Amino acid sequence: MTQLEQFAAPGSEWWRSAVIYQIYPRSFADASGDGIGDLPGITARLDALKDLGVDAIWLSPFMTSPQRDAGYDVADYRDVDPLFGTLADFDTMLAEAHARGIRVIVDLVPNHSSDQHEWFQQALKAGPGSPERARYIFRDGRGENGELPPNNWESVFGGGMWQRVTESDGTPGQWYLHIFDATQPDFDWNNEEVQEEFRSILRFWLDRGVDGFRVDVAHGMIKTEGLPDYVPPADADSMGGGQADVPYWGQDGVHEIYRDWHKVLAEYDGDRALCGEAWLPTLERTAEWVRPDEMHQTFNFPYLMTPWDAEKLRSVIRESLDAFGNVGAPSTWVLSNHDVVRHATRLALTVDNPQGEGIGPNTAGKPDPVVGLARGRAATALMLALPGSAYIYQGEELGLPEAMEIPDEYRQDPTWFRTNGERYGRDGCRVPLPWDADAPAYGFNETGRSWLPQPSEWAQFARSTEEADPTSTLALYKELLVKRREFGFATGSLVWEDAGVDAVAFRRGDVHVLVNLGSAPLPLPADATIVLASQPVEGSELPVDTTVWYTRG
Ligand code: TEU
Repeated sequence: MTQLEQFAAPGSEWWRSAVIYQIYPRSFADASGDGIGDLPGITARLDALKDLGVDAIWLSPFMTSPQRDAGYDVADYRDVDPLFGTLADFDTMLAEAHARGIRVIVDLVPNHSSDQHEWFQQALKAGPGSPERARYIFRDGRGENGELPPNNWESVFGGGMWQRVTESDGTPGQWYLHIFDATQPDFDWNNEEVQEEFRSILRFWLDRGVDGFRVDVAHGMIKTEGLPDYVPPADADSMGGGQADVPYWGQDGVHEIYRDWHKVLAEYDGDRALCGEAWLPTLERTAEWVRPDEMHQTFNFPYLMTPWDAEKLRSVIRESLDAFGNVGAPSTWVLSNHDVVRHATRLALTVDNPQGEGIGPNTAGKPDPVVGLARGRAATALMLALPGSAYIYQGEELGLPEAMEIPDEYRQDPTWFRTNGERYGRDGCRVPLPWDADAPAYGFNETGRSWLPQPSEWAQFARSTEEADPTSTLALYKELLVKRREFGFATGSLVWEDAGVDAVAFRRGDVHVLVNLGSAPLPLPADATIVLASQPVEGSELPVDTTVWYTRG
């Protein structure tokens, strides 16, 4: 029996209960010393993840890419970018992870490729009406000479969603659609050739032994027939998540693709899983992604987007359990990833900060870091008490805040460039990790180089500092993961309890979970025995912004 088999009870599917750790390879660990993290860096640090106690890792893209959107612009889906290493480095990393009982999920980016992908280069050369152009979404422009874009859609990263090309005879030509950056042309998923190519890409990675895929922009691959004009409401956020009927998000046709992929994964042993990145307006819609013959998991973004508010948290948890339960899927839970302001900062925001906007030197009303960290720790202690699978993002186990003071000249997110600096974008959650308080680049590598500057106050968050401190956020995460497993929290039911309007309170078997989101301490029952707490609890009151797990009697 391999270690992986020992991990999952017979007949159970590992992804239903797994805690999955997101690695952002650029910023995790850098073995080569060039300032950008890599696959050998990950391999060298796997013991730290084993020690943390996660079940699986998900790697953001490391495939060949010109890195115009940090690897979410793939030029070759079957190779590793030299920045990150080689396919052999990948195989070693995978084998070493599996040897430690850690499963590996890779990121698949099927909505669009890089403009440097061979197919797109062929499409540019081949000209209008060719089968090469039919793999992407090329259209003639509007206006007398085709000088206006085919419709009025706006890119998620700012500016228009269409880019005009110059034809091979030097004349201004057709336009192609790009939901994101102009270097990320969208595929036409109605094209059978595109569909077949991705079945083959799935098999390429499944054959190498990956345990599943996180599917990028899983809600964007099919667009409404005829590409009708659409103007988002003024209060819409950059991902269109709050809107019901957007012609490029959540179209029914995407489900056919996932039914097809479900069958491809089912050809393989070992419960391979698909996890969809789908930003959708409601939990009911989100749950459609995980009907029994589609994906296995989808990110619970409504949960991630919920502010630090007891009533809103109670209802999103209730609705999540209902909506996912109705389709026989576990809920997932997530608080941070590489696209959002880190939750140890976000939960203390006092002003509106739509997703993708980011926080930078000139942002007004920056959150209080002490309040943020307390809420961040309490939020995680709540999340890891909930039934289902959970995602954690590298660095949150150290309590890392958003890096809010990155100087303009270091910024890399296309959002920053496409909005002319109006939106900072997502660099603040992507800063390389601090491993060692006293080493160059805090131990991210040996040379001290770092593709984004690390804040000077990060020595306090370095793993070496936190490993020596039993009250650290790292110690809390380890304890949470051990106890979550011990109490079997990933499965089973949740019984709500009433602890007042400012509390989230429920029972999981004999263990009570209580979160104080109010502005005054909350009384604990006289017979409470504390199992763990997100902050020190003295006496019989639960401080504000604190979560406690306790038993009675
Ligand atoms: O994100 C898709 C998405 O809809 C958003 O999270 C988006 O990145 C955000 O609104 C921008 O502010 C995925 C990836 O997670 C993201 O990193 C990529 O940039 C994007 O796809 C394009 O591939």
